[in-house]
Amino acid sequence: MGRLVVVSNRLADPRKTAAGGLAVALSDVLQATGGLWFGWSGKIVEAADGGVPGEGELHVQQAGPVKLATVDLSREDHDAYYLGYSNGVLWPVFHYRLDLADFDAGYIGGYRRVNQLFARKLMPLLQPDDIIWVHDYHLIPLAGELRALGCTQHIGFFLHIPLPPPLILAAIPGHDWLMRALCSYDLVGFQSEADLAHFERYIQVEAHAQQVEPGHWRAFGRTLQAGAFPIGLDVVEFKNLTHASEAAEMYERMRGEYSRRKLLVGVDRLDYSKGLPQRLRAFRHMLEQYPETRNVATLVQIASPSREDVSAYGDILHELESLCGAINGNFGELDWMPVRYMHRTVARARLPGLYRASRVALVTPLRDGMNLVAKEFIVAQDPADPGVLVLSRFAGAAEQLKEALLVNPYDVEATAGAIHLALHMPREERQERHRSLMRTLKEHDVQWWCDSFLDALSKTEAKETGTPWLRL
Ligand code: GDG
Repeated sequence: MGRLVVVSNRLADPRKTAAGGLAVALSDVLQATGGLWFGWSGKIVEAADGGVPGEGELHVQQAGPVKLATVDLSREDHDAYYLGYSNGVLWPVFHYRLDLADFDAGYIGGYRRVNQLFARKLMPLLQPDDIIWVHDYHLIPLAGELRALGCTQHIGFFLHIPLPPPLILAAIPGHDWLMRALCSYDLVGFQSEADLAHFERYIQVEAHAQQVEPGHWRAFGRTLQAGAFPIGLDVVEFKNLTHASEAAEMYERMRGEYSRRKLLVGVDRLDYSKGLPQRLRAFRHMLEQYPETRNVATLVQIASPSREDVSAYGDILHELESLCGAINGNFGELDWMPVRYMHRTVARARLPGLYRASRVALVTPLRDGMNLVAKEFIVAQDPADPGVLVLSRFAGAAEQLKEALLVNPYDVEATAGAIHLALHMPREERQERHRSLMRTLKEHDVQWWCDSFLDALSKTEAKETGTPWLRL
């Protein structure tokens, strides 16, 4: 395989273990091939004296054998590309929330401008036999922009979030341009079979694409491959983290503090896709319906701050605070608070201890590409006395994790019933489910994900260049 070039909105330094799953998974192949990781520096440069800001500056640094190259963005570009289009249009629509999308016409121009800037800055850094792997919804048009500059290398794309059905996608002004751009890749990877099916239906219905062989499509005058590559966890790394001192300390503390209770845990970025209000209503319903759970079950909900400069996030914060207050006010006792809610980030090294001390995890998004918390919770469990995963059927993980208790998070009553069942599940059944879930996670870990995507990408056909249809 040639040199690996990874492109994503933000970078993680592959030398730092705190960087997490994706960086760790990519780091071996980046290091082995002397690879390049390219993206936004995280820096916003203001225009001097209120004038037009200049071209984003390129920074290149060497991290061992891996080169890290980043560009700065102007305030205007950042706001339109990142806040406006990526997180104000694509994130809500791809999570089926048309009601939250802000289709301000100005954003798409900024989105396109930044993708062009990335293409211009990346192009001179490329070598002829590079394999380019682009990540996530911020960068859908990048392959088209690179092709327009003459790039002929293999380019693959992985969408970390869901892809909705064609009629929802079609609500995006310019959806045809966006989906054409997606078809400029040689390989497009999705988290689940459901997302892949939505893509295939879209290109068949809207672009009259034809299947040339299973997984290979002729669309917009070129051939591309599409497949489901569910992202996995670095199981060994997460297990090690579970047994390391910080997690062990956290585990002991939680067990000591809650020795008379059964803990339930939720760990999410504070995002409207994660179904947090619905989860709290289901928990409240359980306390109402099953009075014996009062004084026994405590829900620890971590909601780590996220994208606070995007307006839709303020409402959810307010709703959560008032729900937690009401549950604690109505059900709490002098020596028992039903919900411990934290709007804060917990150190990664401590999370496995919290997972392991919990009898039940509530992972109940309304939509989620995969959801790694579900996988982390399973890996952190003690196989002799494991906890139970209550998982939304609308998380990509539900296609793989069939031995979890699958719920419809919109159905508060049924979810409350499932939480109750999870709290009372006999040890033998918990062990059996945990064993099967672990088998799946080990078979489909992050290395499997990385290898299978790159293997498929390196086998794709040579490309056509110049895509005049990409011009808006
Ligand atoms: C996107 C897609 C897809 C959470 N709170 C804290 C914390 N976390 C960590 C978790 C986990 C990660 O963040 C969250 O991953 P998810 O997969 O649940 O969700 P997104 O952030 O929305 O990620 C998603 C994923 O990409 C990968 O492809 O699965 O569907 O939306 O690792 O542990 N970490 C720390 N403190 C916290 O408070 N340290």
